Amino acid sequence: MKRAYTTLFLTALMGCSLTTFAQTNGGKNPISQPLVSHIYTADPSAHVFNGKIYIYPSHDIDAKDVKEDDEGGHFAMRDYHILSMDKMGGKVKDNGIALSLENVPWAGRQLWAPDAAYKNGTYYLYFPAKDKQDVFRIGVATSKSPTGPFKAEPEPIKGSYSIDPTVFQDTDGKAYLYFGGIWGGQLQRWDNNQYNPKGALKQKNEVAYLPRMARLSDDMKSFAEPVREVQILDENGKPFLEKDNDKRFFEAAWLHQYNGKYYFSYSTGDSHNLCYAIGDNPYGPFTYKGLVLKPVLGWTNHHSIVQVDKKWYLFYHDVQLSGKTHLRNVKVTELTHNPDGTIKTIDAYK
Ligand code: FUB
Repeated sequence: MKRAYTTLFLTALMGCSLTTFAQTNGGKNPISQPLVSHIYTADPSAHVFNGKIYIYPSHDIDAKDVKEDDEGGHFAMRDYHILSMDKMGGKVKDNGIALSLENVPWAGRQLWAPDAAYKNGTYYLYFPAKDKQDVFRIGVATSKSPTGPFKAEPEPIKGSYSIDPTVFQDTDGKAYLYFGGIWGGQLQRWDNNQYNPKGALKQKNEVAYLPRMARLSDDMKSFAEPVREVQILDENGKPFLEKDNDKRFFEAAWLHQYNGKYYFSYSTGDSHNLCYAIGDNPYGPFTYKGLVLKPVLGWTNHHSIVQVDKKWYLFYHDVQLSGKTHLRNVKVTELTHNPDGTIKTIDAYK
């Protein structure tokens, strides 16, 4: 198994022309180019608010004072920048710093993958960070503008833990927060919502860890119910085992609705796939269906799936600009739902 979050030295890719890129990438070229190149961005959560596209990414930095470790300590992000586009394919605007680590009273380090939601005139930014005890929690910050600046709540969401929050707002107005990521994301430290600092990764024949979820209260700042596991089942209705690491959950949850069905998509982490599973309601269970995106350059694979006008898009990242797995760049490509509801698997290189 590969080490989590280790840096890939794909330096041959840095600043290369497309021809050189293909030479170093099995003869294949990227199907999309980075949306911005003046900063490194990752984990893009895209939304359409008032007809405009907003992307809530992580802001990757090369924190030279932070040593690389097996838990992703060198993913040492300190703020968020929100990107926006008037239309798909249009100019991408960086709206500057929307929230900084020093303005989150409870946070110690590592602002990882965020998401956002809108309700009743307020925008909500959900984000993970390690607290002062170095335990990942999920915070929420609010703004009257989709691009911030956001003001963080003084404490993380009560009962929250781990990383990669994503919000799904159903057509009935109810909102749900999904979250979790194993290994550096610390999900293995939480059993039955109780913290165990010694929580270990699963053995290969054990049932795999599952993502977590809870409905949000009307104020969008707290859980309305106890956190529960999100059941992801294989094609035979059985839970995945840890050894099914090309299909089981690792991190990067996202939920979208299509033709009345609920699609739960996620990264498998150490096998680098983006998979999806379909359910009949926001709680699941979700049945595994296949791959959304094959592995991309870099260790992580993290995405969002969003409808813009009549088309669907996959926002994702790779390391085309830097060749280093902790310095990523966000991209977008069209996504197709087949007539039977399955998703056409995307290869980011052709
Ligand atoms: O960006 C830091 C972490 O890398 C995210 O939280 C994970 O999903 C992975 O993309």
